Amino acid sequence: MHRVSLSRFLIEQQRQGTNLPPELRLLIEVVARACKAISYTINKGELGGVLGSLGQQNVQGEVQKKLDVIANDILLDANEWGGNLAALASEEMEAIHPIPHRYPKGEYLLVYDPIDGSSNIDVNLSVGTIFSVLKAPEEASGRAVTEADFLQAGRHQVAAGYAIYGPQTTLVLTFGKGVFGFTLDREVGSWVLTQPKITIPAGHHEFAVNMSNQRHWAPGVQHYVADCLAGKDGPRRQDFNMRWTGSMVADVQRILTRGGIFLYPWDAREPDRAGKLRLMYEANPLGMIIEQAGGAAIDDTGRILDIEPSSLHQRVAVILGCAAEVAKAAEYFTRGR
Ligand code: AHM
Ligand code: MG
Repeated sequence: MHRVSLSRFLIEQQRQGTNLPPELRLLIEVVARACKAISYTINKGELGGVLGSLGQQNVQGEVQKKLDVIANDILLDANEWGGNLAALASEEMEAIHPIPHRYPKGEYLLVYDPIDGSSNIDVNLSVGTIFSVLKAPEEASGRAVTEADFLQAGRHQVAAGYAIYGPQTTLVLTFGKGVFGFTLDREVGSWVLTQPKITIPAGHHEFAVNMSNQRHWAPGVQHYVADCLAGKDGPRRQDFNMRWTGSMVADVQRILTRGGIFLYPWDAREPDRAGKLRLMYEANPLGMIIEQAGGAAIDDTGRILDIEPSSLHQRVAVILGCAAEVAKAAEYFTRGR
């Protein structure tokens, strides 16, 4: 089999004149290398003493798992010295992390969720790392980077990706010219291109939603899901299957592989119409990947990538997947409001 490594793939993309400057290419390689280290760490499980909680909370008020902190540090250590970044931000850090003065400062901003689906770590189910790359505003080059520099709508992302640590470890990447999938060859320690062009298959009737929140949803979401559950006897005239992994990366990976829709809607316990998921390091990067694969990503009113962020850890409702099914769900939301 002709094998193309991540490094070779990125260099060839650059030669073909794709929108991939050398600094961005190097940055993606560094993030991918860090994901490899996270994968090996997760794999050790109990033997590496990495399971369980730390007995402290992060900025979101969520209990931090040991691996949340370990993965956060792996990404920080890997990225801060390379010279391609102006600053980093993460789900696990309240404030942004400007590049220390001892290292050269680059032009990019990296935002990440080190371990998405943390509640799955200890039960040996898939978790992932999600990342988003933005350009620092030009006028920030002569001064310290601020949180406001990060607050750019998702359509300005120059790259996004995720690694999923499941039965296989895979890396899914976009820099705005399609979506590419790589599989980690553990014996060689190399990411190998295994999916050169990922597009969401149409026509698969499968939805992902946490049904235990049903009573808190807005009427439009209630109606949409009720009609999916009604199956062939309902107005949709077809049966739907349901899956919920508890790891958004795993649900997105399934949608990229066999289609369907994912919903984490706003619910009545959130007064400001926010959902659970975070805009900057969950909804935006996964939204960009889904759109690049031919799908759609909305909150309950419009395109996620057009939301102007108001804070680093902002939460949003997320509905994404096959474009036709997302459009169908949006009709229910408009009617039900
Ligand atoms: P996390 O980044 O703290 O793990 O939270 C995000 C995760 C998503 O991966 C997943 O879709 C959702 O939270 C699961 O939520 P729930 O606990 O409602 O099943
Ligand atoms: Mg997390």
